Amino acid sequence: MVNRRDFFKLAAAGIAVSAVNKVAMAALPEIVSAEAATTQSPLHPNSGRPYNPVVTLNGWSLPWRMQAGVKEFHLVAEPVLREIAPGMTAHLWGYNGQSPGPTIEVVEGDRVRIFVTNRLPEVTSVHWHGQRLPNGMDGVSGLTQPAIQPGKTFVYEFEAKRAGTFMYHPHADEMTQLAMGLMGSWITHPKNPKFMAVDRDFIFLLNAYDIDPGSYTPRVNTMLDFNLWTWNSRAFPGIDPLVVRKNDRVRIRAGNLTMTNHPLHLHGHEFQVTGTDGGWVPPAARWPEVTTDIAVGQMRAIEFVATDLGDWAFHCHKSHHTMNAMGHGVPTLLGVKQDDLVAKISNLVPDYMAMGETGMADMSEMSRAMDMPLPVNTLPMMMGVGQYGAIDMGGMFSTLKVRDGLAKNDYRDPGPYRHPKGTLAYEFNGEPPSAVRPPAQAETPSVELQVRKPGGHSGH
Ligand SMILES: [Cu+2]
Repeated sequence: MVNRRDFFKLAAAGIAVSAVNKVAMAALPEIVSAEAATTQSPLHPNSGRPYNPVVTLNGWSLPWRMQAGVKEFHLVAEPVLREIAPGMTAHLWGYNGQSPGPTIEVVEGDRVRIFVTNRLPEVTSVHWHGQRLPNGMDGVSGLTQPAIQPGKTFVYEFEAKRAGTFMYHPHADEMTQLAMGLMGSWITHPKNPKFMAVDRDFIFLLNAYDIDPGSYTPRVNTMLDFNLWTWNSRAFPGIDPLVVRKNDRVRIRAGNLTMTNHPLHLHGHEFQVTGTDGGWVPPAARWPEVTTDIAVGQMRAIEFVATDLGDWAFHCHKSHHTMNAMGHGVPTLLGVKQDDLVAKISNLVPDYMAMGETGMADMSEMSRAMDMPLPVNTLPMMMGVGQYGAIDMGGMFSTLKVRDGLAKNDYRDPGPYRHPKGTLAYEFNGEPPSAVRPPAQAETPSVELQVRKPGGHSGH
């Protein structure tokens, strides 16, 4: 599976090929695992049918070995350490060293064999979400197979029948195992690499965690009130930018394994939804959008041509999903004069600080400028600094960076966009003209609607 040259390439990228006991594991493909949350370069196939590989945001694709015409992968479910953003690391469960696990890329018609080794403290299974396969390969523990016991390895084998975007995740104690981050992406590329070809193809999973400030392990019983909204288990500013060349045709694929929907919103460009759970959308059925909602359990592929240079925000449009832990539960103090209160409260709570009087942006300012103490391993509610100051974001937020003259496979962050003269919003320094009110229309009778509402309440 991994030749010598690939080995050094992988090692340089922070991916480790573990030296397992060759005799005991002779029948199993080697275990390849990643140690860091950096976005890896696309994995170009060195065997099998050709395809245009995807880029996994803050992730990587799993190498395979070809065994008598069958693509063999080895997934290992295990406890992992995942850096959610600089300053915070979570104790999660994942596959092959990271959460989410590596992306699996195959080609329509491929015969695929996946070895799944369970190094978790409890049973698991893997469900290949969205695939057409024999029922006994569907991975629902109890229903279609016995659960995989800790320490055991199961084998799944099927033909990747349909091209499209898929996910994989456990179907055993899902509440716990999804809350802990066990999940990954799966791409089945079309047999014809020219079919719907794009220049840059990105994929990530929408996921969420509830990790108390100052702690490391997610609460696994949380139903809706998560406090960390992530893409591939990363929160802004930990999410890498999506770097593209001007006029590239771009595809972004996302799957939702959280407990709520996420309206993904792209600035500066219109896109079309070209792929859904069931496959590709016929061109005549697509319509232009700037936001598309992704429901729980759904996968979507959007496409556009990156015509406009710049650093374009790309984010979930639920404003609480572009914030990190802390702050969701504090009372609204907009317009509340706190000056005299502070003195009184300070007698009782020495470290009391007034905040929220003019809005919550001062939280972001304070945590940076005053070095406001936060519990260990905790991200401020809003963070990130751009070339013009605080970005005041967290969670599900990143940028689409459109640049001229990038090399074909260059995904490195090009730094902030330099706005050409005359194209940047600016402060007005003159005297604002006095507003002129149009003369009131005399004798316009005001009309009041006399409406009687139907209803059962007497006295209205
Ligand atoms: Cu959201």
